[in-house]
Amino acid sequence: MLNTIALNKKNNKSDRINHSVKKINIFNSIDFGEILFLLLFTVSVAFKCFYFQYDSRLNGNLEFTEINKNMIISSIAVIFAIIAIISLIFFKGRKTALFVVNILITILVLADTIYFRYYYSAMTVSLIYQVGLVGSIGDSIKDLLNKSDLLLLADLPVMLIILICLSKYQRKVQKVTKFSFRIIISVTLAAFSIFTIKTVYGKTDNDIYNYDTNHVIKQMGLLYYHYYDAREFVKDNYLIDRNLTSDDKAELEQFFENKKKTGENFKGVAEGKNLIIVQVEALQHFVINRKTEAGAEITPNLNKLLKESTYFDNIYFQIGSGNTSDAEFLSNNSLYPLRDGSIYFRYPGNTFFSLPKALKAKGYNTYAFHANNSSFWNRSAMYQAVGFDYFISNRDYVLDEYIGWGLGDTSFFRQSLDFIDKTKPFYSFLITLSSHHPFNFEYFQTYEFDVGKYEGTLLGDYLKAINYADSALGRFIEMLKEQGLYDNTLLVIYGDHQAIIKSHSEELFDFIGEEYNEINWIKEQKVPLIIHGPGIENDKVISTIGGEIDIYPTIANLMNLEAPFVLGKDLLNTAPEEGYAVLRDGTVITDNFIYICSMDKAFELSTGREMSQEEYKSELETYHYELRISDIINQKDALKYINKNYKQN
Ligand code: GP9
Ligand code: MN
Repeated sequence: MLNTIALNKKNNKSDRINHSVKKINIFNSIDFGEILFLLLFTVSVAFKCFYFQYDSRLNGNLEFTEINKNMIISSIAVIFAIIAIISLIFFKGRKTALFVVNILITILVLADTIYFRYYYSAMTVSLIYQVGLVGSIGDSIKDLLNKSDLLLLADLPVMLIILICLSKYQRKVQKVTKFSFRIIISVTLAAFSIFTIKTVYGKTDNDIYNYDTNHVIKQMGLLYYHYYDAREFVKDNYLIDRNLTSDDKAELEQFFENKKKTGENFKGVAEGKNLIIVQVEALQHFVINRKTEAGAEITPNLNKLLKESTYFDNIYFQIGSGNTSDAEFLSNNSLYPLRDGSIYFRYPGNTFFSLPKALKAKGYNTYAFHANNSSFWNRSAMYQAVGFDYFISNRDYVLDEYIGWGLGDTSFFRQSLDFIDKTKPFYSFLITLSSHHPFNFEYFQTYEFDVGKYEGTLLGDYLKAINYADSALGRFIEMLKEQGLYDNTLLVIYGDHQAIIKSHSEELFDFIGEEYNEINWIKEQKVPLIIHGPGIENDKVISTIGGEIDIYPTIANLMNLEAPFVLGKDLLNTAPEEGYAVLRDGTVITDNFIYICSMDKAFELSTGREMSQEEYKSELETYHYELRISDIINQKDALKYINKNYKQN
């Protein structure tokens, strides 16, 4: 009996002890080291995301506007979602996992920041296809880095030290967050994050996301954008049905049926002549007929050529993230490039109804010339698909003039002409290289062209590089004359895309003497288009608004070629008031208004007045519809099925 009482007393005591241990255990369930680490992770990652938003100027100065508020809330909610996922996956080593994820996010944000400074868009998953190009753009990357980018790395050593200290401390005190407690917290956090993200998403103008992914970044933040991009990539590549349905086919046939047929002006004036197209790297329109402070013409040879040519001075470049390759695609196929990624990489297996094929059908030899690796932009695969018989690439040239990426333009033109069999009609497509960003290659360090106060700036470097490209073109035109080609060849020269990137807009606007604003910026996104040849008017300027997509239909009319599935228009048979250009981001420029997709606003061209949606909405829809048609054609390889009645394929 005594023993029992004694035992009970003992039990009571141990119960009490157990009870107090339990109390302490609840307290023990909270690992304060981990909470500190989570806070640090949240602040670090949020800082990096906002650094990008600020640096890209997508969200202005990050003032407290409705859009910025949404972006901030969504960014933090995505960070919480990442934390929740890590907590659910990792039973042990969560802090290490957070640290590793932070490093990965740092690399991503840094890459996005640099990429954005040049391309004005963040990285996409489909760039994986283009990863081989990174080595070649090393100079551009160095040039695009800023000292302030080091801020993105500043937290990593601090986090590493804290991580080491915490793990040493933890080994001593054996503090482990209770499993059930961790699950409850993680699931609650995940649910809260998803709810918040969905709510914010619902409040944004998400219908524009299809046209311009910068909108996703602007309104939902960089991390959400990457989730969105990955989701779209999976959808595009693995989930969407690439089979052309009968509805799609009917829609396309209806579209081409309704498309306005071109007029008869200049029809066939260059029929049977040779065709030479020169796509000049980064030839932006503002240099044409413009002088430096010292009074020197920047492009004297092109200016001279204009006197013997028709000059289209209102042509917008329409590239997406495929850059040079997109410009090539636009001019040779008259389709829009893809919303994401280069079609050269994504769909080189498609059937194309192209300019080279139209000429091949007429007995022409077709050549593509470019003094870079043939695999760059996946050109060798794509050139076969669009119908070039020969692709002359870097290994075919003698490197007797070295500039930047390789062979200089002057030698490139000279050597290229030697590859052409001039006994047969030919189409030669030449893509230059020397005037590539960042324009400051060693060759140009001693290049004599006085750029005055712009010496040492991106603009100054560009003026030198494009002056060199112009001199190479001048020499090329002389050679065409010497070889008796100048008078029986249709010569088309245009630029592929911008030279001056948005982060250097100040230099550009100072140079052209205009005030910077969003409308004026868009108006500068133009390239010259020059057409010289038999039957072409001399010293003629046509200001009809158009784009690179209009090059093939315009040539098709001049050379009397079949072009039944083009999305562009014939610029020589389009009235000025019917001109327009649709940019790949959904921005539209017409004779009447400019719709800036990133702002989802339209402005009257003549007055700059902001227009109400009713004034432009339905017209805008018809322009945007072209992007849809183009996407169906490209994604579903539609020309394979709808061009049966034509000779090309
Ligand atoms: C590379 C050249 C440049 O071959 O076409 O490409 P970009 O970097 O301008 O897209
Ligand atoms: Mn280019």
